[in-house]
Amino acid sequence: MWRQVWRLQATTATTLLNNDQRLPRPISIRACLRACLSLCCLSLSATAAEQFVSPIVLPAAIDAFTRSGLTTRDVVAQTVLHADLAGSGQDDLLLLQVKEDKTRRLRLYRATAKRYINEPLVVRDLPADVIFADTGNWQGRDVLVLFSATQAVQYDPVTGQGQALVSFNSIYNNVVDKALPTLDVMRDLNGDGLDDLIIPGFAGFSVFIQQANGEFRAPVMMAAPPVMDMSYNDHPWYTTRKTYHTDIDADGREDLAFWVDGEFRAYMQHNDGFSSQFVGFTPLVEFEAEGYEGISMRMGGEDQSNVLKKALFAFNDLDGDARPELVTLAVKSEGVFNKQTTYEFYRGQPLKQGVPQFLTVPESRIESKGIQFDLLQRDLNNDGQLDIIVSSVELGLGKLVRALLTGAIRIDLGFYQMQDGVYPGKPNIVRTIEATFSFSSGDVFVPTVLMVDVTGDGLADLLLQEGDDELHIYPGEATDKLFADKPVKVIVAMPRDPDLVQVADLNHDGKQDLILGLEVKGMPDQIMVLIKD
Ligand SMILES: [Ca+2]
Ligand SMILES: [Ca+2]
Ligand SMILES: [Ca+2]
Ligand SMILES: [Ca+2]
Repeated sequence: MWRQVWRLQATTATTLLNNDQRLPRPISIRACLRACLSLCCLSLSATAAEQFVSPIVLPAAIDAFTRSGLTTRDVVAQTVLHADLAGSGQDDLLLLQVKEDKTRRLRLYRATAKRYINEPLVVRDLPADVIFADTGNWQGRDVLVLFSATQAVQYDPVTGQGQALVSFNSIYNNVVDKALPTLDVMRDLNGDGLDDLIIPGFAGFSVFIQQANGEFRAPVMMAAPPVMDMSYNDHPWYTTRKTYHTDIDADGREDLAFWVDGEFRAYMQHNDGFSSQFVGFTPLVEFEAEGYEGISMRMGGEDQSNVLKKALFAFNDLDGDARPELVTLAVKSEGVFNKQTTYEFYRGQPLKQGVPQFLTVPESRIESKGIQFDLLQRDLNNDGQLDIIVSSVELGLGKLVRALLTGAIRIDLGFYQMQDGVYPGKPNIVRTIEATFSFSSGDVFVPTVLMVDVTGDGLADLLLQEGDDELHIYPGEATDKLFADKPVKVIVAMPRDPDLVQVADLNHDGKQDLILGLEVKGMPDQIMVLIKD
């Protein structure tokens, strides 16, 4: 009897942990215990349901996901999009593929009961002039939109029919042989729940506002041309200007702003869309570049023995008082291996003559050893104030030599929780991850780090990849520590590149799900979908 029960538990544990059924894995005693507990819960709930009629819904285990594997072959580039094209409450997966023979194909996978079968509902050849794609809400439903150099076309993969939405001139003016990317150009810009279009052109952005009947209004032109630079051999390259989307004039409507030629150009939102004239202003806080790219452009080729450069990093409301803050990034260099980075936060003040003001002394500063190379804003504990997550690596000759010898670099993730509008001088918690690289094989491995709500309780959970086949979930907590100390482990093959991981609530239940792109040498590529139970 005991043996029978044990076997039952072990089978359940295998199913719980390894729904893809590709690789049998050892079963931990903890997993068996958990399976045993969930079995007990199941039988309890059945009894309760019989007795009291109304069923008791028990929360799913943190590591419980419904898994689907989709195999893809002979693909040189692939973009995975998702949209609820059928209006069923669960997103379809749309694989836009560039094949080795340069053909471009779309595969649509539709789910039943949280599971996608490894057989597309439709496969279509894509028009030859498609440069990139996006999804959005149009006429009250999810749609796929394909972009050529001059047109946005709503495309229905099931019928194969297209309908032109708008015409424009874009800096994306040619098909790239080995890429068919997605760009987030279709989104709600004026806060009315209808997705609009913002297309970067050589003169600036064209903004098309969607109306209730699905038609787009004539575009407003925003004078923010792309940044151009000359690279090696005088090749020009262009990069679009960063868009700041925040309420600038304190009327409760979000405006659009760009940093151009040493000033902000703000296009305010009115009753019927955006103004075609910008309001220009220059804050008293000084900086000389924009973003990481701006700083590296300024620093490139310069003597780095004693340099201090400051760049605009962000312009949005962090503390939830409806006034945007300014965030700057300063890089101080005293030699190649001696660099210090500092983020400074200047709090937004009441408007003067319709123009935002800022304290000239930063309210908070985030400074850590070495180079801080990434800053994320996320409201981790759902209190209306944006918390900050900073990635940093320590530099220095010794550290670098050790990294070269061991093939590993330690990356510190510092979590700074905003309290009463201020970030602490020291991070609330620090977690360390390790990126590895091999000179002989050229193999680089960067673990995935995500801060997303997979449990659906409104608190962000921390997801850290461990090696090639484990994902550790630290559930979010409404405390100073932000996350539980101990992780819940999920056994799943993980990509070696964080860019191959996407987060989306595919079945619209408030719990974030995962889409993983798996590339294993000698095996066909796979898209692994994990829908949180
Ligand atoms: Ca809109
Ligand atoms: Ca406004
Ligand atoms: Ca603010
Ligand atoms: Ca979900």
